[in-house]
Amino acid sequence: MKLYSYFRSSASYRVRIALNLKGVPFEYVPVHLTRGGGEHLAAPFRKLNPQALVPVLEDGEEALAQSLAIIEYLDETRPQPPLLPKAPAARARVRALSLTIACEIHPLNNLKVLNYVTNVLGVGEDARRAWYHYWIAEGLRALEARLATERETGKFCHGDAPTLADCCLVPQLFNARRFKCELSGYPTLLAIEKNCQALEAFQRAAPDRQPDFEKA
Ligand SMILES: N[C@@H](CCC(=O)N[C@@H](CS)C(=O)NCC(=O)O)C(=O)O
Repeated sequence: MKLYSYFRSSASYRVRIALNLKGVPFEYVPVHLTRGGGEHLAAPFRKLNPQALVPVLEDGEEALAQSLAIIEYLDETRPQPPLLPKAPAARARVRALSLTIACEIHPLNNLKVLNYVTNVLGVGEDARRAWYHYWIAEGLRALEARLATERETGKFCHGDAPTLADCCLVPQLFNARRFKCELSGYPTLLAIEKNCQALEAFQRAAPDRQPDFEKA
């Protein structure tokens, strides 16, 4: 298996966690998102993923895009340990928590969106930071409200074992810290993150453990 990844891409980070949780060895193929204008925008990578986004997971003949689709593929092809619960309502809850991050927070703060806001709309540095912080806070507040009150929450987002939702949460919190967002208002998220970070699968997936890691 080959994972096309960038060390601080949170969507790639999600898949790295899932691969580690499943115990699947993989070859790490770095794709630099800024060097030379972005290796992901060049023709060879676009051929692999016309959306020009990491991650891409190659499994034999298959080249899979979209981190959540990749993780569900891994869960279907390598069922242990499961990253989605069996019961339909529980599966829907885990997917909803994951999509709150992957569809409602992350896309608004992705590199191409921030570049558009800056380069095309001419938004200055302060407004760009405000935009980032606003969408992070809006999403994390909703997650905190759910996770702090719902009985299904355990040591992890859903029960006492990591799921797809934890694969999304930890990278999003990493990203928020990188952009200096205030996180003290989310004690439940931070407690779950701590439980995740105690696991080797999460530790090995961290940006600073990747071969293409660069100090900021
Ligand atoms: N929904 C996609 C998002 C993928 C994505 O946005 N990847 C980012 C890095 S986290 C990327 O490649 N950005 C390049 C760009 O914005 O130009 C997924 O979950 O895989």
